[in-house]
Amino acid sequence: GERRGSLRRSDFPPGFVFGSSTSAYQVEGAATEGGRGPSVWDTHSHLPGTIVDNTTGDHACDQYHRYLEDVDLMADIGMDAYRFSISWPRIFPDGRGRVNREGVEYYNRLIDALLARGIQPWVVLYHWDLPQALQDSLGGWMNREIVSIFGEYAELCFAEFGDRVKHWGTFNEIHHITFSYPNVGCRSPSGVCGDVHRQPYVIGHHMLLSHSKAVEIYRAKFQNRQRGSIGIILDAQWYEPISDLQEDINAAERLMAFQIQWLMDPLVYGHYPAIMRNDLHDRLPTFSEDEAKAMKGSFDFIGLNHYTSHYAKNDPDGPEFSKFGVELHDARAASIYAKNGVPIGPQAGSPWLQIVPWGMGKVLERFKVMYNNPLIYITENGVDESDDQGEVPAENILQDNFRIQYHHDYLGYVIGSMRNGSNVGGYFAWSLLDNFEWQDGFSKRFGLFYVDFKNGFTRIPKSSVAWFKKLLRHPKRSNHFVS
Ligand code: PNW
Repeated sequence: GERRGSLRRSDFPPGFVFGSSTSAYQVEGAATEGGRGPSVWDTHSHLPGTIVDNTTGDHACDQYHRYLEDVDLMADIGMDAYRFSISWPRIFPDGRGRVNREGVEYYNRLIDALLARGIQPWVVLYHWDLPQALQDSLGGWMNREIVSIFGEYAELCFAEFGDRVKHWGTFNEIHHITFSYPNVGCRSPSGVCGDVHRQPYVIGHHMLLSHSKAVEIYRAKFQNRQRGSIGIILDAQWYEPISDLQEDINAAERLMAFQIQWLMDPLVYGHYPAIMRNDLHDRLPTFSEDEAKAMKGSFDFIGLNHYTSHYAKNDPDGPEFSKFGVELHDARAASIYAKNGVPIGPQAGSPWLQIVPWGMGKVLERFKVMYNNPLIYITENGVDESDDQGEVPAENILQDNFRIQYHHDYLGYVIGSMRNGSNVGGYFAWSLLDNFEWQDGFSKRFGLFYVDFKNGFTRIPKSSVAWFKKLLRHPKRSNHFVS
């Protein structure tokens, strides 16, 4: 489209932050180097037949060895920030107790390299790589004991890095990982373990408590001195009712509740939403008075990961268990990608990803209206190309005009939402690099940079790099400049 390339920094408020996002297991590699212990994702990806292309994150993008090059790439684009995660088993190889100084030093070097180039480090504590030792000894997130152990890990990170890290995220996408079993250490062939009808809600509960524990520690011991902020990162797609029928409108409401209200209601009000309690009864745990008190207001900002929108349809008799776990069954709803044969938006590489820019506006509006307009950073937004049909020649992948259009159009709705009063502070593209896309291995490419995994991990800019560079090269409005 001809509107492409027309965005400028000056279209955004002063101080609006632009960055890119990654996570430790997806980019670092060096899985057995530097004293790192194994995580549940090492175990999972090494099981034969689990990852679609039979790969693992052992080497990923090799960022552990190439972080300086990557920081230069970000600086060259003009990015203000880099959102990455800390690998818990790189800091605590056994999950707790003994600190691996080599791991601490790696993140010190990365943080210092970013700051030396004027890039703010935005650090997430948990992006799915639970130390395997905690899975084995405790049963991982199913065990309430993990709350204080997470607190110890968080405290170590604040103490070591908080002098330079001013933006912390506790958890990445509690909703997505609780319903998606491999991410929490269950690894029977069906992906099911334990009581599937309770497990997501128990795990989510322990993660929320761990989040609030970390925030309590940060606020009590570090925040006054370090002057940073702390939040949590939620995933939410938009669900559009597939018809005007009230039952479909209600189904869309339930699916939105499972993503947003399930976690935001505790964070804002200290209890789970009625719309879920009514259906789940005692499967949904409860917070004690003290827990509720600590939970309420336990964030300075909300990170929002948003990619796509789907249709919702009432479905009281849907399958008990799908690749979404029990979520659709419990919400008595179906998630549908097309209406009367017309897809809700153009198809991206991943089957679940349709390009629906207006969904961004809908989700932002929901946060504004339901939760008194919290400060939101878009911590992930992006689109992929697929090369699981065989080898796609790099030349074709490098002309990623669809990605330019995607970011242009979604950013347009971010701007529109801000004009409507939403409090959005920044935008992070997923991802800087093509990387290890969990179950999909290296078959899905979300990067602004193409990574040649078979040839020395070479990073090659796609067209979208030049587009971001043009958007970002103009003077930052937060700097004083005279016209
Ligand atoms: C995110 N959905 O997960 C993760 O935070 C990233 O680690 C991941 O690489 C990225 O998205 C791309 O997949 C999600 O189905 C995956 O709506 C799927 C959905 C949402 C989030």
